[in-house]
Amino acid sequence: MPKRLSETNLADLPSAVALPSYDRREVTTGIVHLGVGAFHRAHQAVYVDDILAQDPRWGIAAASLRSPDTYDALVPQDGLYTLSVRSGEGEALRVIGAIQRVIVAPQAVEDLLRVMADPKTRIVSLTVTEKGYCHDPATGTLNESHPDVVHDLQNPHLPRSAPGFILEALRRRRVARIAPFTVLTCDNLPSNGRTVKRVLTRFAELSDPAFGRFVADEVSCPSTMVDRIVPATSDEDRRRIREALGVTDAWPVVTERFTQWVIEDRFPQGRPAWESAGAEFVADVEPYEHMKLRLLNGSHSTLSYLGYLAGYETVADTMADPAFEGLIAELMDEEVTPTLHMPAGADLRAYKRALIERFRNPALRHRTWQIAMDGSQKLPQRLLGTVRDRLREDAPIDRLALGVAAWMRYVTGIDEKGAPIDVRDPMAACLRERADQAGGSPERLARELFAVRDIFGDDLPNDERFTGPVSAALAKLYSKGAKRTVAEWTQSVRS
Ligand code: CS2
Repeated sequence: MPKRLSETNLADLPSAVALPSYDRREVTTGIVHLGVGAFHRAHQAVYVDDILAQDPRWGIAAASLRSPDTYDALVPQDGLYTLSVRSGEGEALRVIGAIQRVIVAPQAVEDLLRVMADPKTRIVSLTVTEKGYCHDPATGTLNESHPDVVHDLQNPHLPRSAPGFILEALRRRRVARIAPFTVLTCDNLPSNGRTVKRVLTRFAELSDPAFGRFVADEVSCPSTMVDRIVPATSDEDRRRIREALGVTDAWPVVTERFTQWVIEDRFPQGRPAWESAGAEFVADVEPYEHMKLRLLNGSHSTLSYLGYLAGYETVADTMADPAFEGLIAELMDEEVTPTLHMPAGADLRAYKRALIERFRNPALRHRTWQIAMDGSQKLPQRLLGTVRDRLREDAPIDRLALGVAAWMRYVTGIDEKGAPIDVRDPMAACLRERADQAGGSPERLARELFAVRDIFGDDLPNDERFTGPVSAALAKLYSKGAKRTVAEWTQSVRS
């Protein structure tokens, strides 16, 4: 077995592999990051790595809120890991050194709270996925009966949830008269900063109204738009990267060249000069966020449900079917673009062209099954916000409806050949129960699922202009299957 990647063998790596350009011993911790998944390591951690040579105060202490897997992989490697950037033209490797330590929250609650409460920590950032905010996806407000919320309110010193950790750390800072850190959410939520602020304020208020007011008045939660496609690392990636490095990296991350980060510039305790690493600071992120969530993520979810049902394993495989590519191009042009209001100078056509290329990237094996996860948490901001804007204009929503219908078909948990689907979703059991109630009738299935208010709210289930097209698309998916539905459907819309 080759040795593990670590500080001691960095100098022996092949010269084509880029290395940290700063002295890691000089780096101090300025950021605590919650949710140290592949996305963080291929996105924010790289922006940090880019600025540490000019400003070593922003090293990252990264926490997993659940699993020890990343800790087990990275600690023997001194926190180092490989970033692989892949396109049809090849692969570029770079070792990232920005993560100074990894903490497994459930095993080290005090350690994590201590570093969050440390005055040197000025930013607490998060990628905990949509479901990590303990909110109701349809309204963006705290889900007060969420088991983790109930637990953390009863045991504030032993939090489990991301908001619970943030509040306990803020409480300690407040008592010690240390200014609050900035809370920087990097998840694909609508108005993510505003959402996290709403959740934190209500959560704090439930424990103590004065603390709630403090959070409302004193804690800055800038919104961000984050973008980089980062599929789960496969064993084949690990093997290839081990061969290229000559040492083993237990958990490299694999991504595309494209990367974007748009951030509202509200950091009362200071921030890294991320603009020098390509981040864009703006006064209002919302237009960029709508653009990204609706064009990229909305298309991604549509492709993943339809693609999975059609038997395609990856996004690139799905896009290689011209009917699917056609559908996505039309979805973006006809139904999403009219809902966007971009600042002058934003080039949506170029953005969409680039998106199609990114989805086609044959070097990324981004599984449709991976993107299909957690649909109950994703649908509202990816498809349903667009639907509402369209309905307000009385405009057609047929392609959006097909995406929603494909999700409905997917969460039944049985694919087109009768084989089980491993549906991963916090609401999987409830969705499955409703699907079983429907007994295989698409009409009843649609009715059962429209009734899930946490996803569809109170308005959409009562609007014929929404329920009609979704039910019609679902009936087609049942009678013809996803592949034929998409093929015939693009033809019929074109003719
Ligand atoms: C994807 C996103 O898994 C998913 O739901 O749509 O992770 C997507 O790859 C990123 O948002 C791209 O920035």
